[in-house]
This record gives sequence, structure tokens and C-alpha cells, in this order.
Amino acid sequence: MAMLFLSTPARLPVWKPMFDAAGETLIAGEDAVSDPAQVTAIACWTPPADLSRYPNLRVVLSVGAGVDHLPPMPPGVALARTLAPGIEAMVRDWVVMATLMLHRDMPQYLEQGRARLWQSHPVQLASARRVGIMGMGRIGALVAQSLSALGFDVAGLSRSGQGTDIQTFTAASMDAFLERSDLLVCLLPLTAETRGILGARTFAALPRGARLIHAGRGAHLDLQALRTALDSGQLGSAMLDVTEPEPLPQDHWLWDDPRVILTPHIAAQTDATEGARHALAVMRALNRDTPLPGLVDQAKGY
Ligand code: NDP
Ligand code: OXD
Repeated sequence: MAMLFLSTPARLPVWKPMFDAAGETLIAGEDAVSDPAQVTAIACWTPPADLSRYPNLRVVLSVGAGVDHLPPMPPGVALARTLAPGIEAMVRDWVVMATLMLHRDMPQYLEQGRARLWQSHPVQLASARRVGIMGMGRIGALVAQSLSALGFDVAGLSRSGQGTDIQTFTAASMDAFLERSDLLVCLLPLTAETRGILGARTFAALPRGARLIHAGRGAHLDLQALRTALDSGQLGSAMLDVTEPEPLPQDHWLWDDPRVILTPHIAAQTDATEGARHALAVMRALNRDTPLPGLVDQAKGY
């Protein structure tokens, strides 16, 4: 049994000694595979083009939290994602930062700063700002706790409506959720159901002047609908960590729009030690035939 490592080379000097110490085999790169039958697991962001080369493959592990970039698995091959407290904490930090920036009108003050304009605007209490979090999974639930602790009035949206103490809506009550979201945060996985969910219909259901924070996936967001909503005043501002495509083309309007703050998909980066720890937990589960940590429901897509 061996794991084939196809992640960022800089992580290898951390993974390899951890695998050696645990008595597990880690093969660095496809060129180093002498016996494909030995490979039972592959850790990657981009998988090999031909998975059929590995007849004993049992799991493909995404080295990130998302799995939408991975193709459908062949029959009998499980899909897992990395569960790491650092990923969750990093995205939480980014969303808290973005929430505070949009809540406190930073896009406007940054633009005023460039124009050397000293001018104040009314400040709203956090408790008067209703935050709606789309996706109340591992990350969304953590974000909800932190924003609640800062005094924001937080609600969530999930598929099941279950699993946290925060008031959580479902697709059936999506309009009620949107109507109460002065600040909308998207932390959804990208699936067939959620692709394009941040579009004209969603924006129209928000309170006028609502703010958008997006750290899910670029393909959730219809950028033309965002522009129209910003131009009409239906949306006041946005902070985005993900776009479609990535990287954003040099001549894209988003770069120059003062109502939008952009970061280049850096809300989280998987810490090498945490990633290796999770990969080892996956190998242990394979060895013992116990449930895989981070197992993805391939039918649901997350
Ligand atoms: P989880 O799988 O733990 O949670 C997903 C949540 O989304 C669940 O609450 C689920 O509902 C909900 N959901 C799924 N489909 C729908 C739907 N159709 N309608 C409403 N709710 C839905 O994921 P994580 O919290 O770990 O991560 C979420 C996403 O964040 C990742 O998939 C990735 O795209 C993104 N991400 C971005 C990063 C970045 O750097 N920008 C870093 C890490 C992650 P239910 O609870 O009912 O199952
Ligand atoms: C992830 C990401 O999915 O970095 O982990 O977006």
C-alpha cells in the first residue's frame, strides 16, 4: 500500500518524514512509481490523466477542502477531501476581515483616501447588520460563531437546515433567508445545484444596498449580474476571493471597480503538516478498513 503524492513540491519535505516516521510509503510523483499496483491512494489537486494505470486505487484525496475540480471517480474509487483546522480557521479569518471591511464601508473609505477626501458617514451597530451565510458546513458554522460573537445578527442556509445552533434556512425558505441578509456570505461547495447561485435572482431578493462576500468558488457567481446589481445600487459593495476564471484576466472590469475588493484565492492554503496528518489518517483508515476521514458523497458533490 502506498500513497502517490502529486501536491505542491514545497510540501514534500514535510510529508515525507511524517510518512517515514509512521511507517507509510509515500511516492513522490508519477515518474517515481515502479509498481502501479502498489498505489492505493493519490493525494493531489490535479489528478493523473489516467487513473486506470493504478489497478488497486481505493481513494483520491483532494489536498484542499473543495473537490469540484476533480473528475468523477471510476467505480470503486472513493473521493476524500482534506479536513484541517487551519483551513477552516484561515477562511474564518478572511471572512471576518471581509465582513468588518464591508460593514465599516472600507471600499468607500479606500476610494475617498485615494481622492484625499476626509469625510465621514454614519456608522451602524454590528447588531443592526443581518448576516446571511450560505453554506453552514465546517467553515460556515465556524464563521457563524465568530460573527455572532462580534455582535452581528447571523443566520445560515444549508441543504438540510440542521447541525448548528444558528437559525438555518433551507432552499424552501431561501427567499426569507435572502430578505434578511444585509450582508451575504457565500461558503458553499460548487455543485450542480449551487453553480451560478449568486446571480440576478438572488441579488434581487436581498435588501437594497446589500453587501456580498464570496469565498466559495468562482462559478457560483455570475459576474455580469454582479456588475448590474452594483450599477443599479441593489448591491453596495463586494469582497471576492474567488472568480471564474482564475487568474482573473488583466483587462477585467473587476480590477478597477472601487466597489469591489479582490484577493487571489488566498482565503486558505492547506498547511503542509496538517495536510500530511490528514493524509496519514486516510492511510490508517484504508489499512484498518474503517470510514475514511473527509469522505465525499459523490452523488451530492461535497
Ligand atoms: P462542507 O461540506 O463542510 O459544508 C458545505 C455546506 O454547504 C453544508 O452546510 C451543506 O448543507 C451546504 N450546501 C451544500 N449544497 C447546498 C445547497 N444546494 N443549498 C444550500 N446549502 C448547501 O464544506 P466546507 O465548509 O468545508 O467548505 C465549503 C466550501 O468552501 C468548499 O467546498 C470550497 O468551495 C470553499 N473553500 C474555499 C477556500 C478558499 O480559499 N477560498 C478554502 C476552503 C474552502 P448540509 O449541511 O445540509 O449538508
Ligand atoms: C480549498 C481551497 O478548497 O483552497 O481548500 O479553495
